[in-house]
Amino acid sequence: MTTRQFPAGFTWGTATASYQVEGAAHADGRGLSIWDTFCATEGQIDDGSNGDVACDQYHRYLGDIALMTELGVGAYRFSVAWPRVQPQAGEPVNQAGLDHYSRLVDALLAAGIKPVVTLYHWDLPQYLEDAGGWPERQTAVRFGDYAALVARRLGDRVDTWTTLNEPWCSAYLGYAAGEHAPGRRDHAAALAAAHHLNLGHGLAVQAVRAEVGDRARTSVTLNLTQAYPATDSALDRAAADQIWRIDNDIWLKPMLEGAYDPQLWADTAQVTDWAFVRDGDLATIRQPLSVLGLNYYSPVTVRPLPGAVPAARTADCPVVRPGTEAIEVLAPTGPLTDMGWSQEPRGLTDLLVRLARTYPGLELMVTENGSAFVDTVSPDGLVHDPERVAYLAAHIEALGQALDAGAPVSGYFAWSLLDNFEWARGYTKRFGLFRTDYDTLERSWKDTARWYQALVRSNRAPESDWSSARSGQPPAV
Ligand code: IFM
Repeated sequence: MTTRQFPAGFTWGTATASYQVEGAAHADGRGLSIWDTFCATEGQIDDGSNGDVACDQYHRYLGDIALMTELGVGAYRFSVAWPRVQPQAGEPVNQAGLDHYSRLVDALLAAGIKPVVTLYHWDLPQYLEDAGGWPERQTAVRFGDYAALVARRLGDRVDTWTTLNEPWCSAYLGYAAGEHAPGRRDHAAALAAAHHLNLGHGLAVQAVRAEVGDRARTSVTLNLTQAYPATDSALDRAAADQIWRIDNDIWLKPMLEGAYDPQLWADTAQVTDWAFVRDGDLATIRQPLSVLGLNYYSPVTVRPLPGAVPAARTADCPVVRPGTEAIEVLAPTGPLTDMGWSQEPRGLTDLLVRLARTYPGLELMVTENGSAFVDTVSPDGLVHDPERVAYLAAHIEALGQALDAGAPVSGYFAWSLLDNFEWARGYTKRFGLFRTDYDTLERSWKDTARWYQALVRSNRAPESDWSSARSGQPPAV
């Protein structure tokens, strides 16, 4: 028995990121990134690990492409590691680094899988952080130069070019909360970083178009927040609106409308005067985009903090989002994933529908969605993971409901192909369709991979409670 049928031509894919899967940290002249440095700092990563080996996809990409072929996916979203391409300040481009991605792209195309390239998934070269990092304008300029190098080499074969992955994380987790590399806690720096990430996006789109021409499909991937008000009161709704501005409009408006919302500047006036925005920047940031990528895992529920704002909320920046000290993000409820995140697929529908209404005609893709759960390997050597199957099925159905409502969603990428290095959580959280054995680096099938295989091969969602434990076989479709 099956459920929803998806439109013909819908893209089903899977995604990873360079530092999370590649390993090979010292191969072929790769330089240091901020994540190498952060991982080497005592206490930053839960299990004290790093990405030195990860899934060793740098050497095992052919095996991983074989898995993707068996899955039947039509696209693979991966990122290029900037420190492989420009390992040292002021030195020429590292051709060996680019060669790796050229081989990867060729192998994907030979397997009939479209390469979707992300230019920046958080691994900033350390020498650029030493020069100030994203809070410095020059980092955006260097990002444009790097984008040109990659596009010149791969531009004849790449399907879609994504500039940034989740700039929210780069700016706020990296520079405000200090939970991600480079581990800084400075709200003014975080907002400067946000603007220079926007500027870097614009310069990178320009660079890709200059190298590849109008046929370049350009995009950016945003982890937009669906913020629900705790109640329907005007105050709770105002809190949700403020989260929308600092989490979403800070990227959407400059990139798609060429302006910052004056209310966003008012919300953050205590933090910065935004003097880092120069004449002409917004025209550079607003570039034609072929598709907008949305990463979705979980929504938040918010309300104004009851009572006076304690000084502790402003001291040493414990609040992740600049200017939101007076907003309370409620603890997630319901069955949580192993990340402690709630499972609310309606958030995906609501975001896609709102985007479609705000930006009519803009193609949308879900470029990440998935869940971490504790996995155990059964005696049959497989991982039976009904919670992950149920999460995936419910969110893909939520995407279907957005399609029903008219949202032009053209693709979905499951996060992630493999269990991998989950940033500050190290290897303790498993998001993969395939299990990675970190001792042997072998990959093995989870039920979620079988469920997704059945979906992508038929373009039709199978029953969500299907389990290979029951039948030992993929479901009939
Ligand atoms: O693993 C990350 C990924 O790198 C970016 N999006 C969220 C995922 C899960 O936390």
